[in-house]
Amino acid sequence: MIVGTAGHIDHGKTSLVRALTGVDTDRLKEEKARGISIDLGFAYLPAPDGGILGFVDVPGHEKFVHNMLAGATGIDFVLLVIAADDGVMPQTKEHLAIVDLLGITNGIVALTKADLAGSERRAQLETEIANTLAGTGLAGADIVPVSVVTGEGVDDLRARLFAASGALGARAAQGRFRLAVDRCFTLAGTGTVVTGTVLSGAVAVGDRVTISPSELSARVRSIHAQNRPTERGEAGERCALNLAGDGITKEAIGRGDVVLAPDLHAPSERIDATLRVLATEPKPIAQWMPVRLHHAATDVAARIVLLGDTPVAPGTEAGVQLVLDHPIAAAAGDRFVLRDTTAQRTIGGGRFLDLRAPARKRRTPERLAQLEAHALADPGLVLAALLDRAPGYVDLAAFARDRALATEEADALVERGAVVRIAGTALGLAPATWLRLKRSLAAALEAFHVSNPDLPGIGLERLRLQLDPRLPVPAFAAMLQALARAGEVGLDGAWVRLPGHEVKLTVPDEKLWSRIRLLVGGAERFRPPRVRDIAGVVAVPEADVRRLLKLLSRMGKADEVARDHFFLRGTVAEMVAIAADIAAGVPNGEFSAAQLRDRLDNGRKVAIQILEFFDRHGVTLRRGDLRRINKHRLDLFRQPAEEAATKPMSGGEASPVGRPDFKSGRGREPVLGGFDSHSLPPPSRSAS
Ligand SMILES: Nc1nc2c(ncn2[C@@H]2O[C@H](COP(=O)(O)OP(=O)(O)OP(=O)(O)O)[C@@H](O)[C@H]2O)c(=O)[nH]1
Ligand SMILES: [Mg+2]
Repeated sequence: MIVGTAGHIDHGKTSLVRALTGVDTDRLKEEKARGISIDLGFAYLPAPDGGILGFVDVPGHEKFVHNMLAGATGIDFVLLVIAADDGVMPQTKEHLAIVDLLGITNGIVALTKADLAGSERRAQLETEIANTLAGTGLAGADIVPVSVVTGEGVDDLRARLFAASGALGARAAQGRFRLAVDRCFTLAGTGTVVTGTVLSGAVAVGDRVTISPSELSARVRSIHAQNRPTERGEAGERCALNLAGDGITKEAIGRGDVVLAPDLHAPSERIDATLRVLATEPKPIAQWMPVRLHHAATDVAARIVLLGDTPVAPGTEAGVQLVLDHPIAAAAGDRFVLRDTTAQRTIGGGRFLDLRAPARKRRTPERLAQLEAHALADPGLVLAALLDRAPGYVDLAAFARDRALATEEADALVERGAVVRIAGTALGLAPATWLRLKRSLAAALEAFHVSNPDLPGIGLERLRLQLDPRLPVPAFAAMLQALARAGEVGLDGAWVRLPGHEVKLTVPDEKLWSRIRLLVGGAERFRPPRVRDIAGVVAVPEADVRRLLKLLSRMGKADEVARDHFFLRGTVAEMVAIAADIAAGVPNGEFSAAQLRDRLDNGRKVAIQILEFFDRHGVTLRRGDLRRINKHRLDLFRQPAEEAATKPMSGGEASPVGRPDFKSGRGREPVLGGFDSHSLPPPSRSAS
């Protein structure tokens, strides 16, 4: 357990810590000279149960509230010190307000200098203190009179702290490792050491860590936890880490930095939050008000953007966006405190909701609904609520990172919500959303095929824009790749289709094709007429012939070997075989255009165009005027046309309407396979 002091200047905080622990935490020369605390002091006290209590002693001076704030981060228990001769004073109230804003609800009031107050005065003070605590997280806390002069109450107080520590138990070392640095120094013979409170997770000797926001990388060489050497430090302990690495010096790291697990490093400078404004604030919080933001052991200049319609009145709470001057290493759910820019008063504080707040559209109903979800208490509830709202998906990696969730914790949330993860991406969808997406995908493809039977499929982007939810481009592409691998959609380059979809010719096109086929096939098939000549023979506009032949090329029934010069797919396959045959009969397998021309009897110009077409498709490999066959491409033009004739109209077990039989999204196992570049469809076979 970590105990933090709080209270007005000179009320006896440091004296009390010394009486409890035997340690004088005022280390600085200036502190000794002035008789006040300036910076944080640290002390440790072994407990009878074998544990160790850590003490963070804070200064009470109004000028050093920022130091008090840095120390109050991560404490479990507050020792609110009020001197019996003085009673409740300004920093008593301010420190109490800060402790309350930080969400600390465990604590005791030490009524110090009890030797200076009789029973009547003590009774009067108890009432005053109870009234002061009312309405805060410390309401009803015990009040223990103590005196370091007479020794009254000190043993009692120590025993109460031990009892509280036992009752509180060890804070679960949940989440990923984060330590808020309050000191960094060099130790002779050891090197660079940082100290601070572990906010979440655990760290072990040998771990790699990142200093955020500076992004320095380091290795943990040794650890002291609660002042004892150890192999491991965890949440709720004060730790000293000996760090080694490039650029790891006492100048490079300082109070306010956060040492964290490397993949948590993602500093934020625009954060949506809930803000509670203290009732003591003189005026409502107005748009773009400048403030000092205190978080963990750091503080930074910031501005407030209102997310509601009206200024936030004193004593009320509202959603705001905090726009920071510099990025900080925070986690969603972390507490913060705002003070005024002249560092004279505490304004309020609250909880970070979303570290990736948008700069635009920050007040739309959709956005406010998301924030409502972020404000829920438990990460599982937040995730479920986010999945349930627009845009309908959550970046699971960012979600876990921004909440410093351990991998197992994040996985458990995903499992509990039966979240469907899109393979190859970090995006997760609720099962119902996934079903909706698949249905809308199938419906969009079906509708497209019905109105465009002559097109091979719908363009990827056009399809994406039609679907609900509308996934980001990379995730959408990854999803289609995975569905294509599972045979649930067809993917030809940028065209998406139902697996069973085949381009069908209209009746007039079919008629025209049967006439053209006679012209381009048959005896003249190795030098078929060009588009213009065909148009003349069949007496149809040239453009119509060209359109139909291009369409047939996409269907794999023809190939545009040269501009406006189409060959039947079967003829192309035949010519590939002939070229291979020629190659088989010549030295080195190298043959010339003339040799092909002689076999095809189609003239030098056409023979060269055919070979150039082969070159483009990698069927032949050219060297000078000679070519070799690339045996890996021999089948390139063979299969599809023949296969197309026998292929069923709809894929496998698909329903009669041709809807793909998407796998159910209800299972816990990932529904889609991983993205695999080898599953990309072969390059389009059409020429040019
Ligand atoms: N009579 C009496 N004096 C005390 C007692 N405790 C502390 N003092 C005196 O009060 C003065 C301030 O004590 P500190 O412990 O330095 O007070 P503090 O709260 O740490 O002060 P800051 O850290 O500067 O806010 C010192 O002169 C102490 O000797 C007590 O129990 N009885
Ligand atoms: Mg002090």
